[in-house]
Amino acid sequence: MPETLEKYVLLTGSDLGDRNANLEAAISLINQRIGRIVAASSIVETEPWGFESDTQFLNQALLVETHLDPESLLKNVLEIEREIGRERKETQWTSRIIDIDIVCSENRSYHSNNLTIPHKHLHERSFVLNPLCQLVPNWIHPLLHKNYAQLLVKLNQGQTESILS
Ligand code: PH2
Ligand code: MG
Ligand code: MG
Repeated sequence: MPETLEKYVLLTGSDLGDRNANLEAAISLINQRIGRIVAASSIVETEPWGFESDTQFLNQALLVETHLDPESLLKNVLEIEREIGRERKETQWTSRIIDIDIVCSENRSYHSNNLTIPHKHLHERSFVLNPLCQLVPNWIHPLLHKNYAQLLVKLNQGQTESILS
């Protein structure tokens, strides 16, 4: 049985090669394999977060409707990353041609060894919250019980929420 149609926000990022073309390739493959892209944020240029690099990222948030369950969604995301040319060097964050992260969902929370929805660190990262808030500022974070616009205000004030686990 396919899942009922659910909305997810995916965040694409690229800081290697033709960054705009890489984000465009991701849009096209997500449309083909995952589901209809209902809305896209603007493309934002962001400082690399969490590691040193001379190149800036382009990031974009995509609102996608899909019948895929979370694990199938992840499998397709990883296949699309590989197809665009991502090579995973498993150690640490490094520059990458394409990264596609499953950020959050309208109604679905999920946790397994492979995947956590909402993404564990989304509320700590402005390169995620800024484009996310262009699309779904009123969705509620199911663990923090605040909407994403409120979480962005907190982050900008330097008062990052923490998830108790
Ligand atoms: N992704 C990371 C680590 N750091 N920094 C920016 N600006 N944008 C990203 O997409 C990003 C990052 C891990 O996936
Ligand atoms: Mg990422
Ligand atoms: Mg990733």
